[in-house]
Amino acid sequence: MLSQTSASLPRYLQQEEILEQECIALISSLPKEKGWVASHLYKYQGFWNPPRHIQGIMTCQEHFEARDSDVFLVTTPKSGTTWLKAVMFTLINRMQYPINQEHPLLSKNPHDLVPFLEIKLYADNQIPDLSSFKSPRLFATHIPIFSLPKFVRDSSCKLVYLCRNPKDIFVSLWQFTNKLRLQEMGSNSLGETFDMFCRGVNIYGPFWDHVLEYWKESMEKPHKVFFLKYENMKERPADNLRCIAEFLGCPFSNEEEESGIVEQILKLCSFDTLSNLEINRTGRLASGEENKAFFRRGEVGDWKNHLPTEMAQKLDQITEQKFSGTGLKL
Ligand code: PAP
Repeated sequence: MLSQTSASLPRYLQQEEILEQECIALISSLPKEKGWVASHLYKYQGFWNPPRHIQGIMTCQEHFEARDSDVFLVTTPKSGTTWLKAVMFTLINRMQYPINQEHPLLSKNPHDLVPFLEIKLYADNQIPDLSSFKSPRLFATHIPIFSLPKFVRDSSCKLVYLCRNPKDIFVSLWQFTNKLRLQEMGSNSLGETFDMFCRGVNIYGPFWDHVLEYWKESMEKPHKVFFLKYENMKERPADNLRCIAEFLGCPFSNEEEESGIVEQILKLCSFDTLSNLEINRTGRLASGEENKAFFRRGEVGDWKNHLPTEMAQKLDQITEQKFSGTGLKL
């Protein structure tokens, strides 16, 4: 049991007591499991989430209106959202914010510059006024494709989808969620959380369903969904950045190429630069998470340092089985 009252808890730990009546009624009818951080996860529209996220998803489903020029970074949690937020913000706003000592990334965490729809803008039953946001507006979300607000799918807005191999995702998520737990809650064991992840019971899980739905959409509508893997971005960052710029209709000019802007963006957004900034070493998000929790190793294959062989093999088997015949490999 927690020793604090709900009101004194960070937002990300608040549960059913902060919900609106309509959401309470819905949540009480949903399948329920033990949570990794907040006490429970519920299965809403095929995916597991704590009540605060579900309320945020419902509110933005009802109220968000997309513009054709909107850009969304969609990710499965722990796939490199923080990194791609920084990259896409810098790319899209490069005229307004040239890379110099005044750049917003030097004083703000990427999550404060590119807000999540359901976890920030529409969280806690807020309905934000987004009319003053200049186009192209850049938003982020973890919402599964069939739960996106209808306008997002119906309009001409563009989605960049980022995913990552499930072994690194699982290790990253397990470590991250243990950092978010209050001291008196203790840590979640590797074994218990692994079983839950394999059953799909984690925030925005099942992981494989989330990825597959966006993969299929990117195959059917390549002009709408750009599908990117963390590993590929690590291996060929400059090529991928140029492809994202093309996809979003803001390619680099010859002059920009000659000035070295591609390399400058990547350096500014690198793990080393971002993780060493004062704001990311000491700051917190409004929802309570420490900024430094979003920067751990930032490498491909760190799972080898944490997962016993049989767990790695089990994740590989599930991935092979779930993606069989789809052409997708992670
Ligand atoms: P979120 O879904 O909670 O927003 P997200 O940013 O997607 O988290 O994932 C965090 C992971 O991205 C961490 O991976 P790790 O646990 O394996 O280390 C984090 O270290 C990594 N990461 C953060 N910033 C960068 C970056 N600039 N370059 C590469 N990886 C990064």
